[in-house]
Amino acid sequence: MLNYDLAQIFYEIADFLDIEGVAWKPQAYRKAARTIENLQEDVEEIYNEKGIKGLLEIEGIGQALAEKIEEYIHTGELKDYSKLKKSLPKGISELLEIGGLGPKKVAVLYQKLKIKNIKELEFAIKKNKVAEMPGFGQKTQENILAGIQLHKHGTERMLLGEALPIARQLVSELKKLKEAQQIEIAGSLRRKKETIGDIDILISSKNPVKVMDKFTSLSYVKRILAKGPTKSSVYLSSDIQVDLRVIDPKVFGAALQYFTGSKEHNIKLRGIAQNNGYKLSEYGLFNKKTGKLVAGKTEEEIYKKLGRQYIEPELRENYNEIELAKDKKLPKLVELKDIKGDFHMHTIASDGANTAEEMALAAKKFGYEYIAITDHTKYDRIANGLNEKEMLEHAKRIRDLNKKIKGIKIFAGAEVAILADGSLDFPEDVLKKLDIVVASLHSGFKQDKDAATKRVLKALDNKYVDIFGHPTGRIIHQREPIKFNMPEVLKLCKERKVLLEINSSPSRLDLKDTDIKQAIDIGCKFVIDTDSHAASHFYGLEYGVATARRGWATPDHIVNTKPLNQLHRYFRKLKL
Ligand code: DGT
Ligand code: CA
Ligand code: CA
Ligand code: ZN
Repeated sequence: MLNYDLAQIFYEIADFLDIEGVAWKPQAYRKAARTIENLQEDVEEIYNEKGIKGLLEIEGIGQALAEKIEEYIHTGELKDYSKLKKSLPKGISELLEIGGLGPKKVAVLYQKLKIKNIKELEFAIKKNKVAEMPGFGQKTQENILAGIQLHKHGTERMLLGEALPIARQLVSELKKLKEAQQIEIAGSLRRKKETIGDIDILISSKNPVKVMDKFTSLSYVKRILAKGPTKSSVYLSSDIQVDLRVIDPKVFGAALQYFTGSKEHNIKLRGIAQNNGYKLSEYGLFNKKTGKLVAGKTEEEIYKKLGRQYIEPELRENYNEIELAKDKKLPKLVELKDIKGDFHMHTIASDGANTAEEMALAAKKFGYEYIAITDHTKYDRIANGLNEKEMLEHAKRIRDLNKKIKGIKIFAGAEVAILADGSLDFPEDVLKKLDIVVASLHSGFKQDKDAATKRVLKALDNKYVDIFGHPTGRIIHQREPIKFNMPEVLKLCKERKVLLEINSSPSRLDLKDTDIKQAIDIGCKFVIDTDSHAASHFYGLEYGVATARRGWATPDHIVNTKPLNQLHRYFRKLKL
């Protein structure tokens, strides 16, 4: 590990010196970085055994560099490095991360055009200044611009709902290979985190070369970052990184366990293995004394050998799942197939793309037993919200659909806007004529915490509210959650039996996993809704279910796992 960190620092020093226009020294640093990176032994161990003398024996390390390594081993930092870093503008490191921009080019941009960050670089490109620099030209300028675009994408994590379909497509392509035995998605995507850094895929095979050739030649692959017999990394056409690892079938379970993470879960589990006389790694679970492999083919046998019940990937975040697994006390998580209906969707009456009838038919085909149609109310003008009269007429038409469409129950509801002061967009005598009322925040997201808390408490205290829709209003990468006092609001929901929505829309996932867990501890109940604005949106349900699972929810916590004939227990006005 120290080798890796040191090499990175030396590379960076070399880049910085280049940018400052220093001669010769950068090459020395780069050479040393490369040597250290490829070193078989740990520099720290070499130093501990033989001191500075040992370091001097490494090729390319002279007295000055050896002393730097010594300083780093002793203090964990390098004074010269920090000084150098401080002497250059912060944005310079960012410039170095852009594909097509090495230190020599950054040096020119910085010294001649005074460009200190990506923003200034974009501006200079717009004015065609970069192309005019010696050694640059039009083509280079275009490449740099493409590199900036890629860098921007790369720094933003993908949504679960974007990454999962892509990963599944890759898996189905790779499944066609007869050399591939088992294929699994690993990493944060297998744990179903709301956002994904990169996609990790594992394949067990006895012919890794064949598998890697196929993988790197898939039509989606835009750029190969690294290709080796056990690990390859590529960028897909949409600037998404995928890591593929090929594993010996005998220890596929151990690799899957390791590369699923989370890192924190793994560290804890490895410690437990240690304390029980084992050694756990991506290569298997070994007896520490004899070195013999004792488990590795499946994840199940590894957890079992460590005295644990199997732990679902969504729970592997080092909360206290490893402790609970010892006493077989992990919850039995809700599954997609448990969900029987959906209480939040829109039609062309407000901002949806399909009619109520089309939504109902699609819902039936999707496998739902019941749905509620919940169009927007008049305050939400951009969403074409309905006024009281229009809503009641709409409700009647929706109820009439039940005569026409059999095999699914269709309820008439509304998604009623919560106004800034906590009052609702419709008066009580209208609300009570609807089967289901979802109350949602669609405005005033910048309110301070006190005002927001008061507003939400007032709205949910209304006896006609059944469901608190997408409670925090957050949009991932776009809008922060509204800041109300979460525990206080959750307590009120429990008392007044207001159901909390787990909104499945990939950019919402609201409530989020950790809030769900907190709400469960308080004693709340939930519904998992799709908030579909088109008949094709029901498929998103699985993202809501995944989020519920990450929040430790069981079927019993989720009201739409209940059959139609039990719903009246959870809703005040529901007529079956
Ligand atoms: P991401 O890609 O940022 O959304 O998150 P992950 O969890 O997919 O992380 P990634 O892709 O860097 O690595 C995949 C898994 O490999 C990770 O969940 C756990 C394992 N892993 C990676 N680095 C380490 C490490 O240094 N120690 C341990 N114990 N596990 C690691
Ligand atoms: Ca990953
Ligand atoms: Ca990865
Ligand atoms: Zn809404």
